[in-house]
Amino acid sequence: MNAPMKVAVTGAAGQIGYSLLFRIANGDLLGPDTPVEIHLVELPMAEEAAKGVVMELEDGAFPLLAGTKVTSSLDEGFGDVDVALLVGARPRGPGMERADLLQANGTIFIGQGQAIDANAKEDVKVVVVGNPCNTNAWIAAANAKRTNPANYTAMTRLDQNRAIAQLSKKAGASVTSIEDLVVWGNHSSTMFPNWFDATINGNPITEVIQDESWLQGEFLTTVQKRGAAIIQARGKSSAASAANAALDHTFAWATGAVQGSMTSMVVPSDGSYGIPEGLMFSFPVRIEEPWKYSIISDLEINAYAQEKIAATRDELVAEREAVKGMV
Ligand code: NAX
Repeated sequence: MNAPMKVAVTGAAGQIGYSLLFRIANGDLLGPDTPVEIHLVELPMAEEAAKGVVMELEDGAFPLLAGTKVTSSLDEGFGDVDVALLVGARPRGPGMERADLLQANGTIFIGQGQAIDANAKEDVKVVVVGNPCNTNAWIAAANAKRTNPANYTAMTRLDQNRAIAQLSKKAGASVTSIEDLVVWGNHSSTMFPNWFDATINGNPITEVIQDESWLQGEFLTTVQKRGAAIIQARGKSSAASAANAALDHTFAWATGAVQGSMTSMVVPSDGSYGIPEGLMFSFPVRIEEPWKYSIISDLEINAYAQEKIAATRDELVAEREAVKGMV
């Protein structure tokens, strides 16, 4: 057994939290050899609900659960943590414009970024799920002085998993036969699930699925608008699949277990593909050793994909402009 690791989860009493915490306790985040101490970080009004979740965690009698803590203090919540999953965020309320949402969450993520930087382990790994997740991660990372800004990431793994599922259904092939499907850009409806580098059973997607109009039409829009379709059907946003993707994102980063040679992670740009340096952008990354990713910067991008990537880049640049004054 490894030494226990401390994991903070914000928004722990929310619906993603409810799907996430039990699987963290089960070893799905850091593997079966690493006990976990979970810090449930919530707003004061939701602390009681979080305590109820802790009772259920205890009742799961998880062998790997080394301890729990419920708190609304960010200093306490992020104290000495190895991993911080930032799930809690302000949802868009009635009449709220996108700019208002960016500002409201900007304030939250400044505070959380500062508290992580002041209290967490120096090599803390951060995964932002709360939306708008790319820009929230950019704000949190902007506060990293002691901790490493490169260790602040956000999640597009749900979008990657959604794309793989659609391709698998279309091709009649298993999800595990699909490799190197990477989502580029913003976790929003401008994201680009780039099928040009992906393969099914080792063959290029475009050879297996020759229906180009499906790829450029129904496939693309289904993936881009899947979140809205789930809200429409379920009356609530995706939760269990989002929690599953947060586990996939972190487990891949921690272990290098990716499907093929690359996976999607929102990380600070190193200037590859003309994406402005520092912008939090979902890139193809390779993970060569535990907790070390590198952006794959030499893929050939055709004109169609370049146009899609430019659109999602421009949206992210505009988001960053909207909150720049705050950091
Ligand atoms: P819920 O509204 O069910 O839960 C959010 C929880 O966060 C609440 O318990 C609330 O009290 C808490 N919270 C709010 N502000 C907080 C703060 N400053 N500190 C600590 N806790 C705080 O939302 P849920 O469905 O769990 O979704 C959480 C976030 O994930 C949302 O921002 C949502 O938009 C985002 N998502 C991101 C996805 C992604 O792929 N990146 C997909 C799923 C999801 O939509």
